[in-house]
Amino acid sequence: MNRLFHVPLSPFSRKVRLVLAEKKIEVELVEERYWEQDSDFLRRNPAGKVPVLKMDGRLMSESQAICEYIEETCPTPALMPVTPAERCEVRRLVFWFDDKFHHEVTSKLLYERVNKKVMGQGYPDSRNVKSGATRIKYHLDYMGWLLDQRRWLAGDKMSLADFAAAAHLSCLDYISDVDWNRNANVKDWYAKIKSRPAFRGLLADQIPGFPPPPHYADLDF
Ligand SMILES: N[C@@H](CCC(=O)N[C@@H](CS)C(=O)NCC(=O)O)C(=O)O
Repeated sequence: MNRLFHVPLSPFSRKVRLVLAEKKIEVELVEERYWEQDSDFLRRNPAGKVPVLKMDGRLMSESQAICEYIEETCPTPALMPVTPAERCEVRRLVFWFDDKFHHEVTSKLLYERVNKKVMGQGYPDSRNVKSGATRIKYHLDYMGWLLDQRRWLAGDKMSLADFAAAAHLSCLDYISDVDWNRNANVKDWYAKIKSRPAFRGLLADQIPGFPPPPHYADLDF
């Protein structure tokens, strides 16, 4: 049985969950309290980070390496386009979200509001929360601009770039930090991806002490 060591509100874990579900690959989810730095976990991934996927008798870490392994070994439905230029655009946007968006928004909102409490690291730093709340507006506008020209974020087909973005935004939506009225293109895009069967697992997540708002699992939000 495939096994994914994850935490429910980790955007990198969510990206891998979405890719596995889209390709209908069954996986057992194992919650990993990575901040406890358990020795078994460090043996599985010396970097001490989630996600870690056990599949085909291998232990794999780094979400993008994992997603591309899944894409290469289970190519249908395709989540990477065909030409090198299109693939380059998908990878650029995956890194946009996993690096830039994560640094400027996810870490400033989700980690301050949820992770600190779960890990017993004190109260949110209001400067970080304010900065994340400001920066997310710029990112939503950028996504809206891309979606003015394309059906999906990286082109006319859904790709890993959409799952990377949706993974981050779904974590922030869980704590009501996304203003879906800011950009109609982004709202339509999220409604489209949220209604895919692959999203169901994410919408069923419940974090003890942090109940999701009613709109989180509502497909007509
Ligand atoms: N580049 C990594 C980032 C993974 C990551 O930072 N995961 C967080 C949870 S969302 C984590 O495990 N952090 C623990 C740490 O940085 O020590 C990936 O894409 O898998």
